[in-house]
Amino acid sequence: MFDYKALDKYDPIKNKAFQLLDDAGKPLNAKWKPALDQEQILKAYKDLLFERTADQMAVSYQRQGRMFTYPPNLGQEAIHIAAGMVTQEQDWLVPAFRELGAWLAKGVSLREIFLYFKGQEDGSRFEKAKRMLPVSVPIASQLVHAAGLGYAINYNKEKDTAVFAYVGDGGTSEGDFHEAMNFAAVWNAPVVFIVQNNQFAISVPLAMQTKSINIAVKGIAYNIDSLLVDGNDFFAMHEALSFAREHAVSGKGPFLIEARTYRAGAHTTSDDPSKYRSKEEEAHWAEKDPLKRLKGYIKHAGLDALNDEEQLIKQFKKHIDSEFEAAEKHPEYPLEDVFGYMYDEMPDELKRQKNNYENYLRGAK
Ligand SMILES: Cc1ncc(C[n+]2csc(CCOP(=O)(O)OP(=O)(O)O)c2C)c(N)n1
Ligand SMILES: [Mg+2]
Repeated sequence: MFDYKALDKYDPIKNKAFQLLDDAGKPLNAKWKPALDQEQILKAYKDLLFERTADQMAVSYQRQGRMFTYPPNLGQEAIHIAAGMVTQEQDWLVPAFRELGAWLAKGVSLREIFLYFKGQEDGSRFEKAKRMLPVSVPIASQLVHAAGLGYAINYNKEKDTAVFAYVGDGGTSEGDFHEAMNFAAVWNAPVVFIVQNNQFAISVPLAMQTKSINIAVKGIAYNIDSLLVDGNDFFAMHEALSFAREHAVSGKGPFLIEARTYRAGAHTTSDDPSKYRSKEEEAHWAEKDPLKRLKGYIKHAGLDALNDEEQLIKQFKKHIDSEFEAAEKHPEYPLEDVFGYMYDEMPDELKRQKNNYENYLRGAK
């Protein structure tokens, strides 16, 4: 288990990321043993593979014009699968919008996710996922909700319950990030803040986002224990998140994890990253790919590897396609839902927009 005397070693000021495996998946310390058993490790690998497959298929559905937009998770999957394993049923999941594997682990169906990215609010009405807020597009606004949930957990004297709240590197420049951190610290709220530092906020690189030496140091001013973690290292993420949860639920207050990773895909399907970053940079990070790394570990440790990965991917694709088809069969929402509920009496401007839209629909058919 993670030795937190190491907290001093990993003081964010020292800017050293907590890491257990090298880029090829070999443990940095030969004496290190994972806290997970073989079955759990193989399950984690399958979950990573599933997330990656579903994510790639989502991008292709969008490219086929069957979904409005989609933010790819490529390269960030280790964070999501590790967090999904650590998050308990009674814990809250407060998403940003790029944590696919963590949502699936909470019980959200792919059908719901596809509905959401097809612009259907029913996609946010999770049938099975309990204690999860809807996807949050206004950057960092979700963090104040997370801090409030943490406050409520203490107020209601709920035991063994934490909040897992996600935000991106860009989100840490928002006032809401700082308000949430301050509030959570003052009220000792059991919130684990996970900053997915994927190096970009759309086209804005980290160096243009902050002058801080890293993002984890931002927790220090709020007296929040904070840790910089290699976000592409599944085991490092799992140990850090397990520690952070224990810290939060044992009354020690919030915890901040900066998961250093790389958004290997586009910001969303409307973006073209070749306009603002180099092929060399992409290749550098591809070497650190989280799937490749865990697979390297599995081989290195001599675990019974997945023999037929292609077959597995085939099965995944079948399931993913059927979830997408179910989303496509979902009834259209009435136009009235878009325009009807804002005002008691519809103002002229909105009437004009409604009329325009009705004309557009008539023309489009
Ligand atoms: C308050 C607010 N400002 C701007 C936007 C437009 N916007 C959407 S995503 C994004 C960048 C977010 O970057 P980051 O927080 O690093 O998350 P990432 O997309 O990299 O996962 C911006 C500026 C928004 N959704 N909300
Ligand atoms: Mg980012």
